[in-house]
Amino acid sequence: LGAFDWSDPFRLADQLEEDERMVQESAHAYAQEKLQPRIIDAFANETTDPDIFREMGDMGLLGVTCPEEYGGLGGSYVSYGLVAREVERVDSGYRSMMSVQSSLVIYPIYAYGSEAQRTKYLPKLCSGEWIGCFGLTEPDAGSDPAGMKTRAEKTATGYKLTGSKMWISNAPIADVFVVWAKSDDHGGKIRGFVLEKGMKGLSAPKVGNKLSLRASITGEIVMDGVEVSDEALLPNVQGLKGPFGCLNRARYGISWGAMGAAEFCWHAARQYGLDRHQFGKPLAGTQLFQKKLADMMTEISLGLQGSLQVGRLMDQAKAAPEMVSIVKRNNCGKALDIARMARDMHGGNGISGEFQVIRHMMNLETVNTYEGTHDVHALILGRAQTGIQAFF
Ligand code: TGC
Ligand code: FAD
Repeated sequence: LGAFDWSDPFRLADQLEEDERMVQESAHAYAQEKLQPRIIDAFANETTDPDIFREMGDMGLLGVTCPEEYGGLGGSYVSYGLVAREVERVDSGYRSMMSVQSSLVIYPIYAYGSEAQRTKYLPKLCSGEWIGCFGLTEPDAGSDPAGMKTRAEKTATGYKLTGSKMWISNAPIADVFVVWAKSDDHGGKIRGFVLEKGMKGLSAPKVGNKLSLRASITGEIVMDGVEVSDEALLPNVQGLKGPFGCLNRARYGISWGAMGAAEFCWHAARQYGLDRHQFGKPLAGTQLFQKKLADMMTEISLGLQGSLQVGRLMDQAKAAPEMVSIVKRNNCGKALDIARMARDMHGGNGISGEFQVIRHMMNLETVNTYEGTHDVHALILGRAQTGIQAFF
């Protein structure tokens, strides 16, 4: 019989390839040495440090799965997931910055872009010199992106885009905007466009007063007749499968990331329970405390195994979107439950920013909502097994 490691019950580390372990180790070192010291102040003051993109780019943490010829790491989806786990162990907002850049900006330009778009944008996005954002959600079209109002009208030399996007991560500091619009030129089908900061009619005001994900800046994207040339169109995809192809990858990364945040909360609760004495003994010596720790350990171990399997299938091009819905929905929901439990287990200290569990808890409210809410993923999975769609 093998030994039991409480912090890695199913020996996840043994299931990784050598190169994946190395990516995880460098992401862990970067996150702990460079991100952890900044996060308490960044969250408290609602500040986003754009230098983080350049730092992550230097470490190869942006564009993990992007081929090396375009400036990426050419790594596996498992490596990408491990990076998300390590970054979100510090803060979901930092993971958000990374995963938007990687899955929602670099990926569509690589997968749907022309060769000219790839060579123009990908190296600078992978290095973090340019910051990207992804505009799908609108004020009146969130869970139902097919209801978007943004229009691309054909002009003699390109397109004119009009509309607005809401809740867009990175937008106020972005150089590159991947936006989705209904194109009159293509029978009203959804098409992707790459816009650039400074274009006439394009602005990205910040959404303020967020009580969640405060270290990741969020904004609107306002397009007031933005005129672009034909070269701004992503030529190789049309329809909702364009944005959803990106979301499959980002949602998968989030499933790992949420487990990283949950692991932080679990470890913090365990340590707090060992250190804090009440009624003459450590809190960790009580049955209720141990049951909660057992639940956390169980859900995290199972959740990580699920993400690892989906990642392995993704690397073999065998992952179905429904598999991603299972791990995104489960791991975000479980992480949120764990963070709330850890907050409770810290008693009064649990509400202090210094102990950090309440920050994770507040962040995970967003993580459970964006990229398809917990309930929307339930409806995707309900439809997959009954053949009946229950969205409307
Ligand atoms: P539906 O009829 O199901 O599908 C329409 C077309 O899209 C295709 N499709 C997919 N393709 C690839 N992957 C997927 N996961 C796909 N899901 C659907 C589908 O095959 C079809 O193609 P075609 O060629 O037949 O037209 O579409 P619906 O309108 O009924 O959609 C319903 C629903 C609920 C599944 C969908 O709209 C949904 O998932 N809603 C959630 C919206 C969402 O996730 N928004 C995310 C915005 S981005 C974001 O939050 C970034 S935060 C990032 C961060 O900061 O980390
Ligand atoms: P709604 O769709 O209005 O949903 C509200 C509630 O109704 C939810 O509980 C939902 O589950 C429920 N609901 C909806 N439809 C149904 C149904 N048919 N049956 C039952 N219940 C239903 N978007 C981007 O495009 N790019 C980004 O970078 C981005 N970043 C984000 C960053 C942050 C901090 C946040 C908060 C959001 C971000 N989003 C982004 C938007 C995010 O994807 C949406 O908020 C999310 O998809 C939900 O849409 P909504 O907010 O309009 O909620």
